[in-house]
Amino acid sequence: MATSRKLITLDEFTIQQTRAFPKATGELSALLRDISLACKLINKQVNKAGLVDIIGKFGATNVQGEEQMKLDIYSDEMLINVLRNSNDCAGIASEENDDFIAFDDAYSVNSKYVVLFDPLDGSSNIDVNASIGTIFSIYRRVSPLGKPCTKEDFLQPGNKLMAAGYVIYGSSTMLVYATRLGVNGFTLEPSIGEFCLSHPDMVCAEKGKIYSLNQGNSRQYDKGMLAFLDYCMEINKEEGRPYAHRYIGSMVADLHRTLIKGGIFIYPGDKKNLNGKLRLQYECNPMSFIIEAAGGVSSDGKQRVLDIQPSELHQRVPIFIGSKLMVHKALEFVTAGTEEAAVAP
Ligand code: P6P
Repeated sequence: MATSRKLITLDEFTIQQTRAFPKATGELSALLRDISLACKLINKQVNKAGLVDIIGKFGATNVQGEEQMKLDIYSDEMLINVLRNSNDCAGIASEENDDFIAFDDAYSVNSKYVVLFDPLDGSSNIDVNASIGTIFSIYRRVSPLGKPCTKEDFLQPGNKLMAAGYVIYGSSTMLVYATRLGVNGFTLEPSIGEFCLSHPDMVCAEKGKIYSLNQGNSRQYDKGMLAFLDYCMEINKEEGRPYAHRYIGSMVADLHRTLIKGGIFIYPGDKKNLNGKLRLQYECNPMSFIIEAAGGVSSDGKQRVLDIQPSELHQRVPIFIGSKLMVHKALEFVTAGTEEAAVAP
């Protein structure tokens, strides 16, 4: 008698999705399997961070000038090692490394894809046990097969993404990834060590009740941002109450909540940092691809984040991302503020 089984693993799901593309070779599915393996290895260390000498500072800083935590380095090395050994990745670029890495073995030079990642986003939250995450992007390379990948492969705009996703190491460990077919979430079942489909066809509601930003920076905000902040804190006519403010300080966690509950996340440019803090290639593009695939919106205040042509690997951009109607409202204020500022004497 056939036993009914509702459990669908990530591998089974990606293979089923591949069937929708008769010409698909299964390499993208294999790449997702490789990334999920690396993240299971990272999860193992994150889950026992308090028990082994792996939290705390590594004593070095990354290209961003940010102090590296030991788990940052471990996560970066895990992803590089797994992808270097896969047959499906020509090279990687990581937020933790100055430059990209081209894998030059006979298999890798013939691989179609390159992967960019932030190996452990929000790592400053490790010591306080708040949710952190891994963010990844998959592009089809533009350089010729048969040779090592080149920098141009890593400087493609987000609208060229083949897939993007994140793993959130929180109360449960979840992998969420998007293709043009949509967004699906998988929860790690520790007893079998598999990510299992738990959130099919995820949708970002077109409006929400939560705004998420680091209010401590508001003294540096321009007039448009300050006007939107006031709008969020006023009694909202439809809700009869102000929006709620939630900010974890870990982009993966703040955007996972935004995807599930609706809302808006903002890291704007300000008087001290014109381009804000978040990195286009490692954080903003992959998260924008996911949120847009779920029906949300993502802008840098002037244009769609996914349409920005990257000029360098570690460039930063402002970001307004989340529920469509909330992002549009924020952009109204920001544009008005800017226009007002533009005509001001
Ligand atoms: P701030 C974490 O360091 C990070 O890159 C994102 O995950 C997060 O959204 C942001 O920076 C938090 O920055 O300036 O509010 O601490």
